[in-house]
Amino acid sequence: MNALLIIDVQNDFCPGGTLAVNDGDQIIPIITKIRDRFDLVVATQDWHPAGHKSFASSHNKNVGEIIELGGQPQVLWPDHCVQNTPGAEFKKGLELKPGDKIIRKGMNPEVDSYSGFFDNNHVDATGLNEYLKSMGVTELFLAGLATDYCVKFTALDGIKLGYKVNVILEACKAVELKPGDAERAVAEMEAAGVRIIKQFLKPPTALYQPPLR
Ligand code: VGL
Ligand code: ZN
Repeated sequence: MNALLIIDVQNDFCPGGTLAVNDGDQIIPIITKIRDRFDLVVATQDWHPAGHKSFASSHNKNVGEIIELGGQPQVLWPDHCVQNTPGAEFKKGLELKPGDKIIRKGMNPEVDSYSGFFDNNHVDATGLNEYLKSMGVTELFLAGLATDYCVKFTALDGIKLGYKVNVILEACKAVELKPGDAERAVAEMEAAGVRIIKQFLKPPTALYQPPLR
């Protein structure tokens, strides 16, 4: 059994949102096109309480600053994906279907949760692993936002948990706080055993080939 994991395709991570990923919404038609090829579909949802400690506003600091939180470096983000606000809703156009599983993360105000499996301290599980195991899933295909944060951390945890993990690169977009973050994330995932799929959709076939002369 395989599963498509759609990571954090939410309003705040798309253009117009508070933590907008460039062209974040452009992956949605690709996800729509491929989703039915998988045995099951899981969507993760960043779901923070107001005043979450990953928010710069909770510390009177600037977005992008790095603090220590629970003994770990923590990037400070704009307020985003606050529970029950429009920013936390899945982006319109992402067609979820009745059988799809939704996994929420980031609810503990004291710790961030990039991975769809565990919080960043690897203490609390989200239930994703138990769900996938109960469904007999052994192989994961990842799409979503953002390549250099939640996609990467979910992929790395997937490998540690023993799944075969694939990242569908054309169905992901990166935050790129620092230029090169996306490339480094891809390298890190590959080094950990993640298969990076550069071209999942068939390249468009030319309908007309001019005759060679
Ligand atoms: C994410 C930063 C903070 C993500 C979530 O979905 O990649 N990034 N929260
Ligand atoms: Zn978040």
